[in-house]
Amino acid sequence: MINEKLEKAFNDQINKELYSAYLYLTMKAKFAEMNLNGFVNWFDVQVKEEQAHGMGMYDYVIERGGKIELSAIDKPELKGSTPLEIFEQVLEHEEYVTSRINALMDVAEETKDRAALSFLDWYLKEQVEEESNVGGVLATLKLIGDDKKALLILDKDLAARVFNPPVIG
Ligand code: OFO
Repeated sequence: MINEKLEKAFNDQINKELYSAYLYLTMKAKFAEMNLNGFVNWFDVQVKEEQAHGMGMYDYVIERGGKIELSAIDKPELKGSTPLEIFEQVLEHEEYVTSRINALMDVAEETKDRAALSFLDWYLKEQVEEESNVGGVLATLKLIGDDKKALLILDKDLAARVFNPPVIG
């Protein structure tokens, strides 16, 4: 059985993961407006990953005999409109999510829930991967600057990303 404090922390994180999907859906639409379909694909995969992250925790809380308490998802706000500005926001957001996963692990540690800690290890590794992927795209966008041809090459690269349903835990 999961401790109440940890159950609440998991429910909060489920909200954050689903908010991430919402944020990336907003960004996907922004790239569709720009006709950058490779970026659209990249965000499409990102949305599915976030939904899988949220559902992984959702299933875990139930598996541990906990209660799911869903709360309202905030309206996402874009801080910029260019590909570079959008990716700066993605990186900032992923760094925030990493800090929330760390905080969730702190609660698991505090409540001496080793099973939850071991489950959350997957999320920690996933955050390292996410920050690195996003950081890579951001670095390329910085190099590209105003070069439209180079932007189209990156767009083509991002069209190759595929969604592989993650095996969580
Ligand atoms: Fe769920 O990893 Fe991004 O937010």
